[in-house]
Amino acid sequence: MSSNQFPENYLWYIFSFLLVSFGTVLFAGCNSSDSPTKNNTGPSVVSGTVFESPLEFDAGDNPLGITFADFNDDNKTDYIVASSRKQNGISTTEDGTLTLFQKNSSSSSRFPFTSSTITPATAEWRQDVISADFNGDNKTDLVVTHTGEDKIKLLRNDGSANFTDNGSVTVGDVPINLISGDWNSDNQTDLAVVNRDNSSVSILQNSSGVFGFPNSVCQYASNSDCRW
Ligand SMILES: [Ca+2]
Ligand SMILES: [Ca+2]
Ligand SMILES: [Ca+2]
Repeated sequence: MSSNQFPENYLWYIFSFLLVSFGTVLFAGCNSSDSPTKNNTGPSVVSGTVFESPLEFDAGDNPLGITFADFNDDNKTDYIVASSRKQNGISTTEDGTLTLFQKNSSSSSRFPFTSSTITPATAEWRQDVISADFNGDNKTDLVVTHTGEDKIKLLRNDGSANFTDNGSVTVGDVPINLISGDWNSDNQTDLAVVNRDNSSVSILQNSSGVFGFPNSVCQYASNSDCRW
């Protein structure tokens, strides 16, 4: 071997160094901090959004509907959960329980809510619940589906989270979901109801808490149904 010839073992050292360095970079790139872990009690990262670990509250049997608003006018946002059915083994009966989770800032909890069952707690199949001031008195009311009777019902709020039954309107077959919005631009919140078993949606026009179908005369009293 001449003196100016590069030693073969030097080439092998350089090749080994490059191989180890590349492997280190590759491993570091795969060792991402957003890998899911089981039994994670701290914040978790999902697609760039951080969620703290949840707190769970008892919300009755088969809770399905949820809505939020300041129901008792204390400038703190509460929420209400509707339970649809009571479970008894494999059979169920209509429930209708509404559970109020009232914001209680005196608690040191991350989510300081105290829960209570609110009236009217009539046994009826309440699949969904939605909140808005439907009668224009600046107090947030509720509308629930009375699914087993093919109706929706307005529960009027007195401003202290006390609700009274303000009558029903018949809609389609098995109403299961509600949304609200002012679709005719008269500054009164209207309703749309999805009716599962006749594959339809009912649009109800609001007139100061009286719901009717457009171009028909309707009363909100419980013994007066409105139809197309
Ligand atoms: Ca409140
Ligand atoms: Ca109201
Ligand atoms: Ca409207």
